[in-house]
Amino acid sequence: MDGKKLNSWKQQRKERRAMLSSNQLFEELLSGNSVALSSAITLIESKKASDQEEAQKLIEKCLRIDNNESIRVGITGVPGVGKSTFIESFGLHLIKLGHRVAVLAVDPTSEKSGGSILGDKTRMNELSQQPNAFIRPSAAGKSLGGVARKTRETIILCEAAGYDYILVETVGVGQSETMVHSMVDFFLLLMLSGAGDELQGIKRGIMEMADALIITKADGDNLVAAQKARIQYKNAMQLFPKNENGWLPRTMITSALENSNMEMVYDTIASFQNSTKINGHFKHKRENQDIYWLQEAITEQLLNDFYQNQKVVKLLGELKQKVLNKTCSPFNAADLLLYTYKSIE
Ligand SMILES: Nc1nc2c(ncn2[C@@H]2O[C@H](COP(=O)(O)OP(=O)(O)OP(=O)(O)O)[C@@H](O)[C@H]2O)c(=O)[nH]1
Ligand SMILES: [Mg+2]
Repeated sequence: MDGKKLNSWKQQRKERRAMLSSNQLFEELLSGNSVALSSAITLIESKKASDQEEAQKLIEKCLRIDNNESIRVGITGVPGVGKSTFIESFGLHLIKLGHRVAVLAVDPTSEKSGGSILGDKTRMNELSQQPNAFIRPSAAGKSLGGVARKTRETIILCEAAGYDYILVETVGVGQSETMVHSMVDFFLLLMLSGAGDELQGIKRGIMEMADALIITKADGDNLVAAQKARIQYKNAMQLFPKNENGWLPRTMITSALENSNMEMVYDTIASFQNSTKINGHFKHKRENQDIYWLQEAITEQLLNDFYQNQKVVKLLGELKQKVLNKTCSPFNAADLLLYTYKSIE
């Protein structure tokens, strides 16, 4: 066999092996194997081109699986509000009801994978030991777009592996809430009693996104304050514009320490699922989210392509100076840059 033939044979063998492993991984995923799920997530997080190719094959297979029965719940709130402890308590409740629970964490502020889950391992101690629970740390990524993509793909993989209740924890800072809100069916905002909204750094916009607001740590000396805070938030939320899906956001109090009101949270989410499935908004929202992420991906890729182009970089440097010297308007400069970019072959 000459060199060329040998290379082509090697290439074919490599492709066959890749195909086999992506197929094998898919089969194992379908059987609910959590080790296969971990490998699949590692594959989509890999930067290697061959891994990425294989990961896309896998994702496309998983996308064809019916996931209408799954529910994706986003959980946000300021650091220390009790998200992880709530997930431990609520997650165990879900397991008791027979659900298979996947917990994902999104923390775009940490570039290193696994940052925030270190503390969570202790906070989700019991849940992490359940055979029907799967806990995965935040995907690492430089850009919010990168983290978003990995998280969305991870959700798809978890659903293919039979996890029907997906909980996505995100820190209540920066743009991470908006990002998670755009990939879940139900958005849960956790709040502390006794601290003003400004103190908690929760913007009105985030409250408007919430399908339910929970006052956490409603136990001991804090119980009465929590009940009072609930009434205040309930009144405040009534003034918000109505949701087009017909859902009226609920306010509740919980204690993860005492495992109180987990049933109520569960029933609330189930009732949301029911009503939005009947009026068609459940499906409509997921479809809108798919289109939103398609557009986001295009925008991100176009921007990267534009700013990485050498001709654009050079011209942009020159034009910035001209704009500062007032010899060119910012709009003309932008026109010129786009014209140059479009004429690049
Ligand atoms: N009394 C009481 N304390 C709680 C409750 N839930 C959480 N805590 C405490 O609040 C602290 C923060 O809880 P976490 O669950 O780590 O909060 P978090 O929102 O996940 O925090 P980050 O991941 O850092 O954003 C811990 O010391 C918990 O023990 C509760 O229901 N009652
Ligand atoms: Mg946490």
